[in-house]
Amino acid sequence: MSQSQETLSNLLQETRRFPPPAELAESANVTAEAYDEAAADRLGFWARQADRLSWSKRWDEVLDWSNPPFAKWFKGGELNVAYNCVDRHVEAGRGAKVAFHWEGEPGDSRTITYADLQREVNKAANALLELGVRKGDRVAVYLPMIPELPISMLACARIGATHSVVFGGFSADALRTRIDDAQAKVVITADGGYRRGKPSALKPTVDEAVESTPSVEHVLVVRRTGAEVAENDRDVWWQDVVERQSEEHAAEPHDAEHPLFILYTSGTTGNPKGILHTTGGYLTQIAYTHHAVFDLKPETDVYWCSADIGWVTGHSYIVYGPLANGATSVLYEGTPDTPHKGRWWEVIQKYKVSIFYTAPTAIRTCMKWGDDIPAEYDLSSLRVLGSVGEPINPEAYVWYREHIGAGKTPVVDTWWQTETGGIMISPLPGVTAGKPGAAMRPLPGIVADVVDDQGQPVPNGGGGFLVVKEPWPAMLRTIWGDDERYVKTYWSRFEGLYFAGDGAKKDEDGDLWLLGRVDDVMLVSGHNISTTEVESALVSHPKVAEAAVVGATDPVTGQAIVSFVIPLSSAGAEVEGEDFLKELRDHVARTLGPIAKPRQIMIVPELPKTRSGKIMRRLLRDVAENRSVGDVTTLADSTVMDLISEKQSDVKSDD
Ligand code: 6R9
Repeated sequence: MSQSQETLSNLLQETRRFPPPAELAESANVTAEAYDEAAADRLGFWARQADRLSWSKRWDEVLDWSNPPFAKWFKGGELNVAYNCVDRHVEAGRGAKVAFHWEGEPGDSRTITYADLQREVNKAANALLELGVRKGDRVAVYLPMIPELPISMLACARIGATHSVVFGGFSADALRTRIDDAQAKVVITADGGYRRGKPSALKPTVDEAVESTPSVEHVLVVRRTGAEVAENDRDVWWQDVVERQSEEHAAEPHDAEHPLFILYTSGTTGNPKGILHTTGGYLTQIAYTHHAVFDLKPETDVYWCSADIGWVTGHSYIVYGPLANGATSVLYEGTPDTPHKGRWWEVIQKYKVSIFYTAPTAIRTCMKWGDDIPAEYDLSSLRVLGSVGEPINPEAYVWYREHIGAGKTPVVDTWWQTETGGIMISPLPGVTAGKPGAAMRPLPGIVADVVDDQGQPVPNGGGGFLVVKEPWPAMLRTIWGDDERYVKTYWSRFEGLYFAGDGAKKDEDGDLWLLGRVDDVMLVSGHNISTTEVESALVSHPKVAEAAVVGATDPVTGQAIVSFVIPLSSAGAEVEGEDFLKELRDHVARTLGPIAKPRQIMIVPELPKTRSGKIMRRLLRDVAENRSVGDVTTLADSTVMDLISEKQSDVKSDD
């Protein structure tokens, strides 16, 4: 990596602070002592968190790190994840408690109690056994957000099969690569799901994918939309095979290091990587972080994470964390604007959701639609709000707190990755005085820091690379089938440290601010400038809803800042003029300094995003450099780039 990425400039100054509400602080699940407790004895701390779970056999050793970077957590211990997420709550007399309030997009709904879930998971486990699935086999799951998705995952976990959930928006090709890489024996899918008010087919994609996947013996199909599907020899209907199974299944314990799931992450280049997570350490960290970061009170809270289960956020904070903790959750099938732009707020009002967890991209979209939409709903049940997936701009954070959280709820900005398995850096809602835009501190038991090019910690006020310094329980164990790539990708940049590609800064108090992927950092006249800070400055302008910035080659400054801006719907016609562009450039110069002033600003109707909502800056760089636009297959909406390229000719670059 070039010397130029030694440090990141620290441009953005933010002085707003939001201390925890007194009532929340008084009864918080976790207090400030947890930091000291974990610092004094990190492994002892994690062993105490492992006691949140029910183990069939206690571990011999908390962590075996004798062969780094290959960790074994809770070595020798045995447990069953499905038992921990379902049965033990029923045995404790909480069978009638709601596990999921499921809300379909067309407005149908289902209430699933822990006792219901136990019966459904047992039947699905028995069905998988009948289909020949055994402990250690892989099962690919390609389903919409319907109850059969968590049921399938838990059924796999119960019998010790390793699930590989593939997001329902992926193409046949992407599905085939993932099935092949994992050598999945069974694929679980549905005829389709509902999206934007229409049934959207899934089965034809599976049919196409499994044409050339010899490992697949059966395709298990859930009927959701009733659409007609082609029936092949390998196909079996869920309604036929699962429904007739016994509701009893004795869960066997599995080793703490038994593979629980593979989840593919594509990163920016190369083949997707099959991130492998295992059993005991994963469930320990997910249960603890869900309890600590959201202050979950299982008796009274109603929790909702709006992610898709096809991403890691859904695995950890829709399925495993909430269920391990015995929570009542909302599970929603559809999109936020179907049938109207108030749908999410309507769901929160209907189920009296008290904890809501979503992504900055969704928050900025809601900002764009206007404050009056959430204002129509009763959101007074909310007490904690969470954010994940990208850096949250201070303006989006404040809007979320004000317009969704009535100006009183803490916002927890949670930094983590598919690879980390669970939340790593986040405020604690009853402890931390939040700063808008900061993920603040590593959680108790997590040791992370910001280092320079040589792997040395940067002082407060400095920027550099975010690293994790000690193994953590939910860490990835390897890349499926490729130990070498695991070592090379994550553990070779800095000796003995985990590095997965994010830049960050430490402010004067030592609190952490995420600055985006280091590949996106711009080098302008010798200064490393983060895309995040310039985007945040643009979003802080009262007429801007969303912004993305990239660096483009510039003969004078090396790279120059090019930005793409979506105005607020309420901003009106004035945003089309040259005056507005000048106003924006001046606004950035005032907020961050003249060095960060964009050379060009394009007003666009949309931004290119991945299917998990992250901005694809690579494609915007193509536009900024006047190249033809690269591979758009991973875009959520591939027509977006046409809309943006149309604007290319309008590029304004005075001064
Ligand atoms: C959970 C998830 C991981 C990447 C990560 C970082 C970005 C996630 C963030 C954040 C700033 C946050 N990211 N949360 N950046 N602040 N709170 O998103 O996993 O899909 O693997 O993405 O997302 O760049 O490296 P994944």
